[in-house]
Amino acid sequence: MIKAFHSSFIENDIILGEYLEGWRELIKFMDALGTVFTFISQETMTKVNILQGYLNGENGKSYRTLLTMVKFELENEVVNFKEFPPNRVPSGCRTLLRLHRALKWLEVFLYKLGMSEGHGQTSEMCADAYHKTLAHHHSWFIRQVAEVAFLALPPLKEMYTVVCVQKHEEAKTVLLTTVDSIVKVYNITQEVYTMNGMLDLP
Ligand code: 1PW
Repeated sequence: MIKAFHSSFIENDIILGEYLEGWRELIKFMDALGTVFTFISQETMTKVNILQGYLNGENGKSYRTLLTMVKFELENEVVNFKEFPPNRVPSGCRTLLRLHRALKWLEVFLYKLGMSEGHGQTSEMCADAYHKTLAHHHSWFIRQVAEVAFLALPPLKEMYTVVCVQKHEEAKTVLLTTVDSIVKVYNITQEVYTMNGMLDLP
């Protein structure tokens, strides 16, 4: 995941293939956290698959990077600024916006894990990160589902095993390096979406 997110940015652009690879790795991590995360991981996978479908499709070349995707979808008027299109695959811009918002949650959560000095409750850190970020974009129902999943998060030590480290110092380095890459990816995307008035796509 670190490698993929780290290789996904070039100057002011994002390479979509690498970005999606980063998400797929994160989904593997979520799957390792148990069945309560299934709903969250499946929903995330649906978004990744929509974008991968565009990337593998007939206009795949236009979906190579964030900037080419935005340009292509604007020129072809398929972004859908006003309504969520029924009976059609949602646009790449709309789909990536959902992942982009979720990335902020991940960034804040991993930062908290990294700075925890080996103490504290993972479920609290995760819920706190969620309330500060993604929860603002979710319905009441989704928020309840998410809250239940957080309660099932394993304790810190077990989580370290999932990310293949043993000591807190090691975990801190791995986590904060990841946060660093995620911040870069997030900021580039945020800038592109802000410039194009796309932060509220339905
Ligand atoms: C261990 C921590 C991992 C953090 C990973 C972040 C993944 C975030 C996925 C949250 C999914 C919650 C359930 C789904 C909600 C959808 O309604 C929502 N999708 C997302 C990705 O936020 C909005 O998509 P929609 O309904 O507008 O198509």
